[in-house]
Amino acid sequence: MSTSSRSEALFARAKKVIPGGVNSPVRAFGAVGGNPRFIASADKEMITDVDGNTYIDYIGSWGPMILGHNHPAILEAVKKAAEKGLSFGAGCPDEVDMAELICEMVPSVEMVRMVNSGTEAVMSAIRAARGFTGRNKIIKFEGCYHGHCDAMLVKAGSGVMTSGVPDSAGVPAGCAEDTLTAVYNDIESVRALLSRFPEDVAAVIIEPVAANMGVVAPKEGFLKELRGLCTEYGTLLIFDEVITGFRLGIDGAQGYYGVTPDLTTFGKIIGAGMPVGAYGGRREIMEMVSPVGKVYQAGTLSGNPVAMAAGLAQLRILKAHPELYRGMNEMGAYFRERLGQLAERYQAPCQVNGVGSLSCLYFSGEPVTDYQSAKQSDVKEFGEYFRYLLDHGIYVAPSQFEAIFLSSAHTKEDIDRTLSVMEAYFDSRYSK
Ligand code: KE4
Repeated sequence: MSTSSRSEALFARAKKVIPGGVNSPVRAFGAVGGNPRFIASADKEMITDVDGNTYIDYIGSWGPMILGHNHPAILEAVKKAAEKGLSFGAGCPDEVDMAELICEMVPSVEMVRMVNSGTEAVMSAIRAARGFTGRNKIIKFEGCYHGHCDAMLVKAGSGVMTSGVPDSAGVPAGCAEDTLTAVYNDIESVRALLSRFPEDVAAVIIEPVAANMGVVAPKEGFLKELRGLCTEYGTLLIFDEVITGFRLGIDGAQGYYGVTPDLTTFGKIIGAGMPVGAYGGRREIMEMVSPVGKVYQAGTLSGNPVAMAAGLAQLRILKAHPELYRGMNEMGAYFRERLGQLAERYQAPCQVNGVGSLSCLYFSGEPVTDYQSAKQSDVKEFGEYFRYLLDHGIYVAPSQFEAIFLSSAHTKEDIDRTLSVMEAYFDSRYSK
């Protein structure tokens, strides 16, 4: 049994000076029990905690590490940039290169603004949509997560047709009331809201593959119908590709599914582990953003040279090696197929979902196609499974409602070793 004494000591100290001892809530293991591991180092697909335990890492910093940790070309780029200065508060060549590269790789993006997180990207895209349309309401989907700006920390009101209500303390009702909530994969729920507020909805924002309620793929035709409805009502379509951007393929989910949004938000992979977000899309919308237009948005470290160097290095490798996506997506399919066979063999009450290099094992007997069905999962059982994997050197997200992220650094041996640990867990829990 691995020791976690140093992690426990760090956690005890952290809890005295950081809320919950973590700088982001999910890391506290609240949903799965046990003590969070504090990580000392990472390399390729492996992470090592402060007690010296090593794990196959399926979080990858929640998506950014698509080429694995410590990629030499990315590390080299960061070192070279850092030696020239950490931040200038002025334009630098790499941010122009980054903007040009994103516009080249994602055809729907004619103009893009760099920010420092996915939350900032979403917050700014929503403001641009409202400024461009002159409308206030936003439609989001139950179970989709778009960062923690007030307008997105909202749940459906008493009746789905009514204004949103805050889903967090500290969010004023006034911030929530213009956010409406639809049901993922249910185009009629969107049509009902748009026909109820035909000239009030500035934008619909969606995760084109929902990866914050586990992993839920869009039903056949759903995104295309959503595109048609938005066009019909003069409502902008925002794809939140903070996770799927440059993950499902070089042009993200919009390329994978062939649906063109009006605005896209990015994060994670475009920073390669450094704090970066971005939002972009149709030129006429983006030219609403200051200093050109009247939509204000700013940021001290936006376009930071070190972060740009990291993100550029990663995107350039992905662009030059599209075969990496084929490998990751095939690995994802192999993993899900074998895991599905295991669940079948043990008659385990599990669902295996996924798209490309994003997967999720739900502890539920029913298919998961939206938030309500995802919520049926047995989170207690997930906690048992999570702790078993952790004790056997497999580090998945400490929540039933997150994705398993593969990178190009994961090998078939890693997958087979992970599947054998999962099989041992199923055997211990579901053997007749
Ligand atoms: P950040 O502000 O955390 O960079 O991005 C917010 C965000 C926006 N949109 C989508 C689709 C996202 O998944 C996220 C953040 N993702 C979570 C993981 N599911 C971040 C992990 C965390 O909060 O610790």
